[in-house]
Order: sequence, then C-alpha cells, then structure tokens
Amino acid sequence: MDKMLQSLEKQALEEISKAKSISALKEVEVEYLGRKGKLTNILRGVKDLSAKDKPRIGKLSNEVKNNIDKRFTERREEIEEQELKHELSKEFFDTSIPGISPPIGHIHPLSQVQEEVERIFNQMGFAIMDGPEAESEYYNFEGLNIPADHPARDMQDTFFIKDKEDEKHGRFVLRTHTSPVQVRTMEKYGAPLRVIVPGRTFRYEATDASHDTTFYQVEGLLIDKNISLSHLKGIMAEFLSRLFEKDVNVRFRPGYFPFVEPGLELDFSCFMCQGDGCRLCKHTGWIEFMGAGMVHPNVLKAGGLNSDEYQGWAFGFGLTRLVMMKYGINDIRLLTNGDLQFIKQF
Ligand code: FA5
Repeated sequence: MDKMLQSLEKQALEEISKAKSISALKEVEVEYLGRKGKLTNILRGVKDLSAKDKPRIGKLSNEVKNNIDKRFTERREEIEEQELKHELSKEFFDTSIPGISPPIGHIHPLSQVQEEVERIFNQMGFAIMDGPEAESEYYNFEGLNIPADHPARDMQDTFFIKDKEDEKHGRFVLRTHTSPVQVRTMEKYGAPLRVIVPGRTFRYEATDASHDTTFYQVEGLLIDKNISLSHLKGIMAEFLSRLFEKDVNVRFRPGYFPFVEPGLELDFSCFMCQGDGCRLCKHTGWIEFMGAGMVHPNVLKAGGLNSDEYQGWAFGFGLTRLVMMKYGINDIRLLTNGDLQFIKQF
C-alpha cells in the first residue's frame, strides 16, 4: 500500500508537470482527485484497513494528497503566467502612448440662460420652484380664473392626456404655461412669496420660426403686503440690466390675461441699439417681452390666500425667445432639432 501510494504520487506529479494547458491540467485533476479518481479511491478505502495499518496509511495518503494539491496550484499559476506572456507577445502594446480623450459636451444654450436667470433672481431673494409638465386642467385653467367656456382657452390650445384623470382635479393636459405653479406654490407655502418657475411648456400650434409646440417659459410670482406694479418695474429693469450687462429700461402697455387684474405687457429698451432703433427691435427701440399683472383675487382665493390682506404680481416670459434674442438665433426650431453642428457654437 505504501509503495502504491508513493508511485501514484510520483506518477501524478509527472503528469501535472507535463500538462501544457489549463484544460489538460483539469483532466489530470479528474484522473487523480475526481469522484472516481485514483487517489480518491485509495482514500475511500482507508476506513476498511486494519486498526494497525489505518493510522499510518491514512497519514501517508493525506500527505500525498496535499503534495498533489500543492503542485496543481503551482502548475496552474505557471500555465496562466505563460499564457499571459504569450498573449502580450502577440501584439506590441506601448503603454506610454496618450489615450484617446473622450469628447467633452457642454451646457445647452437654453440651460445656460436658464441658469443665468435663476442666478440673478436668486440674488434678488427669489426661490426657484418647479411644477409638473403633465398638469391637471384645474391648475392650468380653472385655478387661474379660466373656466371651461372662457374664450382665453382658445389662445392656449393644448394636448390632452388620454385615460389619465385626477379624482380631485379632472383631466390632465400638457401645461400651456408655467402659471399653474402660481396656485400650487400659494397652496403649499402660503404668503409672503417670492419665486420664479422656469420650465417646459407645450401648445398645440403650427410651428414657424418663432413658434414651437414645446418651449420654455419663466414664471415670476411675488406676494406680500403693500405690493404694487412699481416693484415689478424695478425688479424687471434690474434683472434685464444684469442679464444683458447694460442699462435696460422697461415700459408697460395694457394687456389681457384672465389671471391678472390689471393685466399688462412689458417691453424693454433694445439692448442692441440702446433704444435708437435697429433690426432686432424692428426700429421701435423696444422689444416686446412678457405678460404680467397684479394677481387676480380669484387666483389668490384658489391659492388659499386672503385678497384683503395680501396682493402681488405675476409675470411670464418665453425663455426660448430670450435665448434667441441673446444669441441672435432666427429660428426657434434650431434649438431643439438636435443639430450638433449648430449647438456646438455655444
Ligand atoms: C402666458 O403664457 C402667460 N402665462 C404669461 C403670464 C404670466 C401673464 C403671469 C400674466 C401673469 P403668453 O401666451 O403670452 O402668456 O406666453 C408668454 C410667452 O411665452 C410669450 O411672450 C412667448 O415668448 C412665449 N411663447 C408663447 N407661445 C410660444 C410658442 N408657441 N413658441 C415659443 N414661445 C412661445
């Protein structure tokens, strides 16, 4: 038995050394240590030996097994190292060559201007709010004093979301403006309030160079005691002057929106010609900019505020149009059509 074990060990170690690949090594492993392997069989028989032989043979067979195991591990490492060397020698690889640098993207002009707008309003104490793009009909229209049969609904035709209804607030639409966030913010935070809401808006419109079905707006809302339109004039003149880094004046014209009373349109003096008249301002010296007005008492009520105690103003301008003006872009569709050649200029 002793001799048999010793010759088995010798034979196994020789075969291990001869194996040239991992798969050949595996075969040897199965031959000796597998379920029906040569050594396994001997180990299995140890229990049947006489009490005299059992301890000695048991010890010896364990030693043999450990030696074979150890050699398997060594040989596996040798083969793996050889294979790696072989792989590397196949192809010359110069580790000192600089890598291929990945193309670096940049912020979209719409986001650049949005960040700038947020920064300026933030400095003036305004918080930045957000609201859902799929909005209930209530917040988009009724809450803003635009009942179902109101003609103002025609001006903001939109997309209705099929099969989606809110128990409390009815059908869902893609919001036509950022104004729904007015009532949402009043409901959530009460008064006083000083917020702007930049966001994506949608309208069912024929597209042309200055109209798209998807565009960005910025809403503003300031609610407090003793607030008047002069505050709006001051804030907007300051905002636009900081944005264009030039002195900019603003003026009001009457305007109509059901959710403000009085309602107005705000123009600002052309930043290109300083009011002298140029192509951008169509030789008027003024650029039409946004709708605004004092928040209608019905809207304050919808927001849960007492209109005898609080009042304020709201405004909404087209961020997309502002970007076009700032960079002299003459077609709104260029901003969202995914043309990288165009976008890389900014
Ligand atoms: C409104 O959307 C009002 N919610 C603004 C407002 C807010 C008034 C608060 C009073 C108080 P209007 O429909 O005019 O208003 O749109 C505002 C701006 O969005 C426009 O001046 C324009 O710059 C931009 N806009 C409107 N429709 C489109 C369009 N189809 N494509 C690109 N920009 C658009």
